[in-house]
Amino acid sequence: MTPPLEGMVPWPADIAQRYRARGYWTGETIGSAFDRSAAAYAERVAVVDGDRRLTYGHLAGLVDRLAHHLAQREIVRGARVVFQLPNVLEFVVAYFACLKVGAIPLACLPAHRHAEIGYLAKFTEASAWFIPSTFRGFDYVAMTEELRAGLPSLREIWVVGDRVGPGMTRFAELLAEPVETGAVTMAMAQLEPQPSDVAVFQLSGGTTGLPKVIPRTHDDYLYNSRAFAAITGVDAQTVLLVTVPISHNFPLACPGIQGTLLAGGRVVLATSPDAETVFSLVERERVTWIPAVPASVIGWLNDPRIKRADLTSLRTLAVGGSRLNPEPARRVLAEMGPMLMQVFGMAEGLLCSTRFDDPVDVIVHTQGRPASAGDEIRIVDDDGKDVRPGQIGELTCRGPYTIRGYYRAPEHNANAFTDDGFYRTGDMVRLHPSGNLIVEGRKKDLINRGGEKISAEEVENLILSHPAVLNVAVVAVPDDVLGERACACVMLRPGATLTLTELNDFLLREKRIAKFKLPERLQVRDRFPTTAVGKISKKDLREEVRGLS
Ligand code: OOB
Repeated sequence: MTPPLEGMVPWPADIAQRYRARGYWTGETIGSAFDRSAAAYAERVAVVDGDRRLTYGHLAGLVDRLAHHLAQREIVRGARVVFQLPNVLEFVVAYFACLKVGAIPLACLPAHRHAEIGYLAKFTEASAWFIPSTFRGFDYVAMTEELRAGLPSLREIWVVGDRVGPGMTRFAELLAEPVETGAVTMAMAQLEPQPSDVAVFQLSGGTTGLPKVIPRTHDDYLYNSRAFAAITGVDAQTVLLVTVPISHNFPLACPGIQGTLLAGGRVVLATSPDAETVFSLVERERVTWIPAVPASVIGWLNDPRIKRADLTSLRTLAVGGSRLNPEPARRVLAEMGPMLMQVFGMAEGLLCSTRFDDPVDVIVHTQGRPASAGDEIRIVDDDGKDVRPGQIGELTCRGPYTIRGYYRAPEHNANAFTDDGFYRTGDMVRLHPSGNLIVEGRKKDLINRGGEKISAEEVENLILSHPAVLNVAVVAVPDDVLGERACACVMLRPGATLTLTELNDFLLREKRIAKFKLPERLQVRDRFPTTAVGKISKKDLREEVRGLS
């Protein structure tokens, strides 16, 4: 046995043994599972991206070629690689190539900017970074050039697109270059990744000032996608449409791209969830399975083209990431067909979903039940005691695909996990008589903007550094489509003024954070409601802000 990556919290040995004995963990790496699937389905189409269609055989060839290049450049077992690609097939090639050599993709978003990447690349000591040249008008080459001086571990920057900066490599050129297989194959064999190794670093929605890194192992992440594929009907006939950012856990592995490609199905990629793109791809590719956030689904339901679109191929519309209200849930069933599945999941692990044979009311009103018989959940009160069935409490969970700790975060882990290894989700839930869960709210201090999570504390810390600001609290305000948007409540220094535009200019230009984190409302106040101990009472503040809206 090789030691785990420093900073990673492994499962206790007896529990790991139990997960193996029960067959949850198969002792295989994701790379070798991918190879088996690629060999079995070599002639079938694996990935579609616009006009580009790759068979499994072709995809596996590109993955191998890139894997060799990675190994040649010593991006090998345990190396960390920042992934910032949009939904393009190069992502899929790069993802499986990294997993094959044991390099760990860090699942960043194209929306991340200097603040997020600068911190995460440094924190994980990333040695490589995949970027597009430009995407949605943003110049990633320029950002990389600026940040690299502060990232001593960073050795390689690979660019999808034509324009590169000094010392960067075009992805297309890399794939065109021949590889010296002999020596590299030997080196790769010696550093072969192990099933208990970290496969992927996901990112936590985060409730703290800085994002947390979630280590998912080959054993657990493979089980994650297989277990979820089994209950959500993903198989060789599946045509999965990905319109949400590809590196999110949901489209990547729940069962997502990973689950679909391991089952012999086909993955169709699109960079936008707008109705026109989605409807035309569903028709053209006869899409059967779509992971989506409620905000996208509401957009599709409200688009007049839905009446003309041929959606008869669709079997599963899996909706999760934020709360889907009963009204749009019923509309999906009435206007799109009996394909709705609610998914309540988290990058830390636990996946819940409604099942195909749940009664309609249960599909409309609940967020499902755990995917695996190995999942253990407890709904607890503030003292950690189980609430009575049907009462609201905090969901805590552990199991064969739920992490035991964030990466390099011992202090945070002491609070985020119980002594017996249950993850405190921060979600307030209630058990429905059907055995499914209903997500009633949450305890954690974040804003869920259409599935994108914004840590209130992270944004508050940045706003506090604005010269006009004396104190700040960021709270969620309800929104019909996105579910929630962020409102910054500020107290200003005497004589100072501040508008939302000025504040957001400051956050974008000086703090350089991802745009989706910008507050969409600003409220200037002269006092905050406080708790008995004198802290800002977010609960009361939220109610006051809602009352005014
Ligand atoms: C998914 O993962 P994350 O890590 O971006 O966010 C997890 C959090 C949950 O703890 C919960 O607060 C919220 O997102 N959430 C939901 C929900 N699904 C997620 N809240 C209410 N209703 C739902 N259906 O969001 C994620 C990961 C895998 C699959 C699906 C979603």
